[in-house]
This record gives sequence, C-alpha cells and structure tokens, in this order.
Amino acid sequence: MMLSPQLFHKILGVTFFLLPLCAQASKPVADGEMGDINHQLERRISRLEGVLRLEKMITESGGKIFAISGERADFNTTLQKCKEAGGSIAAPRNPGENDAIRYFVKTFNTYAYLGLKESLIPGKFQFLNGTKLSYTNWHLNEPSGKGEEGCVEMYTDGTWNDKRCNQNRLIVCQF
Ligand code: MMA
Ligand code: CA
Repeated sequence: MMLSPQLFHKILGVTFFLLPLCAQASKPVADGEMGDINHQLERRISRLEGVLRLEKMITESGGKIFAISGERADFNTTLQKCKEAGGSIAAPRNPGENDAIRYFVKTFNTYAYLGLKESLIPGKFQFLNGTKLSYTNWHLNEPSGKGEEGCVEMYTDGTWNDKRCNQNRLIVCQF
C-alpha cells in the first residue's frame, strides 16, 4: 500500500502530538524507582494496606482480607453492609482465618456475627450457601440453641456461640 504525502504528514503530526502525552502519562516515577507499572501499583497498594493495618481496619489470612466498618449491627444488616462494600460477612474456614477475625473482636472488645447459619437440622451449622463446615471452633457446650439460635457469634477468645440474629455485633466483612 502506498502512503500519500498528505497521510504521511498527518500520521507524523499525530505521532509528535501524542508522544509527549504518552511520556507524561508514564512520568510519575520517583528517582531510582522501577518504571514498571505493576511494581508501582504493588508499592501503592502495600502502602495503603499499611495505613489500614495501622488503623486496625484490616487483617489478612491466606490471601483473604478481613475488614471492619467501624459500626455494629444485627446479622441481616451486617450481610447488607458487607455486600454493599463488595464483600461478604466474615466466615472462618480455618484457625488462621478465625484468628484474623478474632483480632477485631478482641481489639474492640465486641462480639461479631460470622457468615454461618443453622441448617434445617437444629444444632447443625453451615456456610450461608449451604456448604458443610470442615472447621469449627465452638465454645464449650455450644451450640446450645436447639433451633432457637440461628446465627453464630464469636467471643473475644475466638470461640463460637450460636445466638439469636437480632443482637448488635461488630461488623466484620471479608474480601
Ligand atoms: C446465653 C446465650 C446463649 C448461650 C448461653 C451460654 C443464656 O443464653 O448467649 O447463646 O449459649 O448464654 O451460657
Ligand atoms: Ca448458644
């Protein structure tokens, strides 16, 4: 294909117009820092995580991030708030995740509802989507509600108690 002098001139003009813009877009790189955009973003995110950790707003376990909203609410409001934030109510799958949630309960001395519910069989609990629990951390003699306590709260020592769903508890979400 033959390039007309007019088209060639146009391309040249556009190129030299765009070049400084591209250079500017990739400019904000500190001295001695790698120009790699992924590296910059990772640095930015880890600094933001540092702030959130400092403010006791997030914990992490196995790649899962747990976060508080700073409010308390009943179980259904907690579900709603976590969903609005793009997450879901915290549901521990192992001791590490349980400990990451316990950190908030202990720090703010306030029990938290977990993302668990009683199944159709009284005293049997499951994840909210019906999945069977492979890890539990019941307090001694819990669950005790026999169908009357459909939610699960975490005590300050990290153990669980089945509880009615209408109490005000610390909102802890997972992302
Ligand atoms: C409360 C309530 C129950 C819990 C018992 C433990 C009296 O009921 O929190 O869920 O099992 O205390 O004593
Ligand atoms: Ca109970």
